[in-house]
Amino acid sequence: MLSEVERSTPLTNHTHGLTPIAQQFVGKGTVRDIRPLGSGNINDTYLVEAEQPFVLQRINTEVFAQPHQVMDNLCQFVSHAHQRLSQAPFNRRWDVPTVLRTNNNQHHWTDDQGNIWRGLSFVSNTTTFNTIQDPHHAIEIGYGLGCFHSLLSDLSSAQLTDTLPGFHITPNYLRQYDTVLAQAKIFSPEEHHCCTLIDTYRYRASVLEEAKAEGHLPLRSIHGDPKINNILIDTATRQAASLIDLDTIKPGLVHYDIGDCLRSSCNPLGEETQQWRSVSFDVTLCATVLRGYLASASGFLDAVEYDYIYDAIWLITFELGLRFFSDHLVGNVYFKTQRPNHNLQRALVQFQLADSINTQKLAIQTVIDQLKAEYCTEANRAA
Ligand code: GN1
Ligand code: MG
Repeated sequence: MLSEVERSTPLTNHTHGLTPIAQQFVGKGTVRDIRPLGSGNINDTYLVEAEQPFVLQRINTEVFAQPHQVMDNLCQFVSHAHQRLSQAPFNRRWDVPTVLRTNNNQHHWTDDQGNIWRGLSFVSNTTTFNTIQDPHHAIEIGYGLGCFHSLLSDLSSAQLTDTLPGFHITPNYLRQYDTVLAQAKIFSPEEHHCCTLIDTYRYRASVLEEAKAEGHLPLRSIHGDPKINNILIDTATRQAASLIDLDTIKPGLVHYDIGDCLRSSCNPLGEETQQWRSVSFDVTLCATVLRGYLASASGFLDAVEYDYIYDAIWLITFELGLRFFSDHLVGNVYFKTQRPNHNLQRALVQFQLADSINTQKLAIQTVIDQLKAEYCTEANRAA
């Protein structure tokens, strides 16, 4: 079954010429069809129809300068997770994609132009959504992230390479923005609005990095990009069944992930809406997603980690606005765009959302405090 995201992706002729590349991952098997898959902003992703359907991806080496290390992190996670799941299976379906080997037994293929390609097994009978469909879906989005984090919780972050230095380090994005702004021309009222908002909030950009530097928050292995449409939902049971898009598994704070999951799932209009003025953060959804998360993740979360959840929700939202806006100012070199001012519009959405999170701080903090009282055990407090 095709997901909402897949259905919305028009078939293009982009697949022309990909057959010899796909062939590298199927041995003597037949490649029957290749078509674009999903709506990622960074890599190029295709679904290959073969005896076993699989996902073919060109790693964007403008973003991931060390693609071999990305693959090494990915392979480490996959073998760790497969081992964990075979020793202590979850009480539900949970799939971790397999990294396909090429015909010459490598974890990637380099084409004639130097592009790096990889193949991953396709997680079948699942679907994804860009927005929360109902409360059950909200629980499952949180639960899915918790399952993923619990699989990662005993993979030491020291074993993983930092494949994207600066990723989610908000003060760095702010510095980059200041540099870009010094050379940019700001014309439109929307651009002025973004600049004003950044200046209003810039003093809060270091909140997580300071907590990390002061030793309050532990470095863990994280996903890095667990937005709502990376969490696959089983089409039959409607339960979360996998978390995909595994390029940014690396050392970090779980807060980056919690913030990213909540900012993407508690925005009922979705991050691609053009109605940015109508965007708001849904606190009820936030409570439901977080409850789902804690139901599967509370076992390893330290008490102090609860205390930065509000900051993370706000910060990762603000940070993504900053990233989109800076990219708009430099001419859209990082995030793929489909129309003029696309990254500006995306930035406006995130800034509106950050503003809404800020306005509802008390209500969000109350939800977190209640959940902490419910889920945080003595063992977590002693940690
Ligand atoms: C990028 O490629 P995609 O869509 O999975 C970005 C994320 C952003 C996201 C916003 C490596 O992810 O950080 O949150 O766009 N990934 C990278 O949609 O920068
Ligand atoms: Mg991604």
